[in-house]
Amino acid sequence: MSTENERELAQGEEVASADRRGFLRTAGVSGATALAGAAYGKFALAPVTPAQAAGSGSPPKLSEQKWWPSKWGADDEAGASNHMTPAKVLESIRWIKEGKVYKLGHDYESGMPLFGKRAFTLRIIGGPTGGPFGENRLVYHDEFLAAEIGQVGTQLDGLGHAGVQMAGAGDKSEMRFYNGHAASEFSDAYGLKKLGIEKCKPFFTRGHLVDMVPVKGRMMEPGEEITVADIRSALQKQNMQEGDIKPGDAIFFNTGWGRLWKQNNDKFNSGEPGIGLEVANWVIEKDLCLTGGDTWAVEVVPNPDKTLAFPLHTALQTQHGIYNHENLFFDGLIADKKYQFVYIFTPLPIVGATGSPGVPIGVV
Ligand code: UVW
Repeated sequence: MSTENERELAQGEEVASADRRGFLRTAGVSGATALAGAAYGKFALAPVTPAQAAGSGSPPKLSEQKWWPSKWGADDEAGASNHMTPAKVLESIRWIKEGKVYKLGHDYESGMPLFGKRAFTLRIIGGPTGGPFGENRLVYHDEFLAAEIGQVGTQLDGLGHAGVQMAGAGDKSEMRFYNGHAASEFSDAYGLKKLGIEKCKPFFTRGHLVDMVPVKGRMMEPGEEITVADIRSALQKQNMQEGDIKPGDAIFFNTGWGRLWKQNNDKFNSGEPGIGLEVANWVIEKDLCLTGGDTWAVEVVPNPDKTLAFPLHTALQTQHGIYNHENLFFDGLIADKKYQFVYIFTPLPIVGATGSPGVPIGVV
């Protein structure tokens, strides 16, 4: 095998191991060449040229590819959560008419599906942990939790989670995240020095739910993409107007895939239906703050373009600072036909964390 072939294969392997899933071994199937130059509508997906992948040749043309500075400012670390203003809150609360609260997140437990080799381990060693104390004989329990806490179960991806290796494999100064922040500046074993989830502002905004199950008449399948036409069909069925989706709002997708949660974790993890790059462009044009869904990535996996791995994480989070809320459920809202609600979520401000657990609520 030629050195060049070996390098191409190594690059393909890197893509495959980055996703830690066999089904994505096809992404980058023809190595770096297949990843080069993918462009979608208004944004380019930080192409990796064969020369870059091989770590040699002419320097990358970053000026043509960069997505920064952010419209929120060159130093911004909060991204689309900057939409959360007093005006947005006052606009949103007009949607609260009944005072009914819906939990949109799952319980955290060891039996939940986990991506790749992520862990969730809770222990209460030799309980009770303390006591008895005082004449009242108080005893208490404390738990110890070991988990990729920002990336398991119902979780919000922070803007330090997904980035792009723009040139020279492993060169952290070319590993760029939201607003161009480079891993060399902020990646740290003891917590991110920039873009930690504590920088994300609490969400209090209007949420729109797109239920794809009635549109398809069934649960959607892995690799099946939700299109803008699908969104319009769902909105029509739900008596909603597309024009009612305003800048700073959040949009959620129910694919039916979430029914597999704890019922068939292997199948749940094997891929998923979701939004693709066409809808990503629609979300960007509408200037929304967040996407969410009943799946572990919200985007279609595998992507119909087999050369791409999680391209919506790139297009929405990395390039536009638009957040993604994963592993939600909408059963209560759907049962009551409540497709528009106030979405409220305060990320757990763990300094330097890549994301946040916690249960968002929908209020009507
Ligand atoms: C990855 O980390 C690749 O995906 P997610 O954000 O869906 O957990």
